[in-house]
Amino acid sequence: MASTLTDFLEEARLSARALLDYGEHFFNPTVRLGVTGLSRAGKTVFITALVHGLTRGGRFPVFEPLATGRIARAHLAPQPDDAVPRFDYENHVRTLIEERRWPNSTVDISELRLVIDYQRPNGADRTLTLDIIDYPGEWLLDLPLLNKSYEQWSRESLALSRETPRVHLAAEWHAHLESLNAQAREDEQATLTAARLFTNYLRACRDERFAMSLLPPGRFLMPGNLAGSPALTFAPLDVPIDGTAPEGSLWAMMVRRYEAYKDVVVRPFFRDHFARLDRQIVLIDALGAFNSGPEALHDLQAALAGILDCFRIGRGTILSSLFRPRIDRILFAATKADHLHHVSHDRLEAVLRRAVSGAVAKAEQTGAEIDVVALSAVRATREAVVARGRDKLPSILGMPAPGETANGETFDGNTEAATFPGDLPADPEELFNGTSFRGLSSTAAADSDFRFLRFRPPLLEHDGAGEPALPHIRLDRALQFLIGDRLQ
Ligand SMILES: Nc1nc2c(ncn2[C@@H]2O[C@H](COP(=O)(O)OP(=O)(O)OP(=O)(O)O)[C@@H](O)[C@H]2O)c(=O)[nH]1
Ligand SMILES: [Mg+2]
Repeated sequence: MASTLTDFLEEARLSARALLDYGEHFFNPTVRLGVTGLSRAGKTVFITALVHGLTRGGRFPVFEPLATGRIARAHLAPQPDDAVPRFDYENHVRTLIEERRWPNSTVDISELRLVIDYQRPNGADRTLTLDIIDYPGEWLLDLPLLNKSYEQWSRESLALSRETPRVHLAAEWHAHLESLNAQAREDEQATLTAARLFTNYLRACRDERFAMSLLPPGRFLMPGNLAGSPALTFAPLDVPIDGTAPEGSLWAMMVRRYEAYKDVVVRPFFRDHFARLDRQIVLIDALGAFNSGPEALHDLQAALAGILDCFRIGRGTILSSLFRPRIDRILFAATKADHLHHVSHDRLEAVLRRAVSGAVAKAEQTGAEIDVVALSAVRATREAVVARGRDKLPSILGMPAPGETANGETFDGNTEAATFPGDLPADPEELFNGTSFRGLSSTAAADSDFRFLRFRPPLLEHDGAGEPALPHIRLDRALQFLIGDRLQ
């Protein structure tokens, strides 16, 4: 019963919020664009490049309203949500362009408002407000918890942790789990240890070598100001999926805290942020998964399916049926395509299309239009052909970041180097069937099939006419899909 009341209150809050937004958007057309992706996927760089391109008139031939000169001006304006940190655009631009460093990692949600003055094709002047919301993909992957009991979540988490390569990383936590009796009296110390070992296991899975994607609950790895709170101090137990926890037991304590996590973390995120989005781009570091190996690619696929499920949850609320369809376009974007030669860009898109295909087949239920693109928000490389013996290898030329190593050489950050990152297969199936390629999870860097160096952001040549545009790959195509129709 309690959960029904909670659900009812939640719906009421959602409806009130939606009414407020509706009234505002009626007088002032607004698109709320969610930008998400797992940690290090490229969110901050994407938003910075997008805003830079729109406000400074970037080279966006495929973004029709800009290419045809219908956008008169785009400028930043104060954001509407007082409790959300502002996206630190100016600082990120400075870091990228002047220092030629990538911006620092960001762990919280942030927001930026862009106002676009444009002319409709019939000549009328209009304004579109674009609110860009940057939030961690880990938070998104928490949404399915809303529909899961503690026992269900425990069962799924345990099953996943028994697959390779996770099972090796979970050894210490599994050993501790064996020593626990779920029916015994609640025990704070045992719970603390379980939560710590479970978190260590999640952290090990996320490591570059394994690059696993599916790691809920998201806040365990990015606790912020909730670090150490009971809502973040629980772990799965080996309990029957339809069982009931005895009062005062360890199990009951875990259930209480799991529910607290949903109340304190997941529901507010859903209500205040997710349910209010109109459009969504999901950034994916597919190259990171290639680097790691086939297991990481499968894990990524599962995470993408989970993400699409979230959009279905989003549609099922009273909000979507009463007011207006919310998220009606979703773009999955493989980032950092500049690490590959252009012949592989279409192949990268094909891999991504294959990875989301199962989920997209069910997409009718989301009611949203879905597309995929391989892009690079900031292009850090050029292409070159390097002769090796009689072979001519299509290579990538860039300035590796200080400390990167290849073939025994460590780069100082001031030297250009040509690398051959590896070719993606013409048929994406080859990457998905089992163990067809080797990555860092099973072999040393020198023997893996794909190896991507981190390059420094590009050097921009000033021609005296203001700040030069940042080079990119297909960023304009992403923009056309995400907001092109709203500028008609
Ligand atoms: N070459 C290249 N590297 C990129 C590009 N976008 C992102 N990167 C790399 O990916 C890293 C992560 O990018 P961010 O934009 O900070 O990713 P994020 O998703 O905001 O990461 P968190 O804030 O840690 O969640 C950067 O430090 C760069 O090394 C790109 O377009 N090209
Ligand atoms: Mg970031």
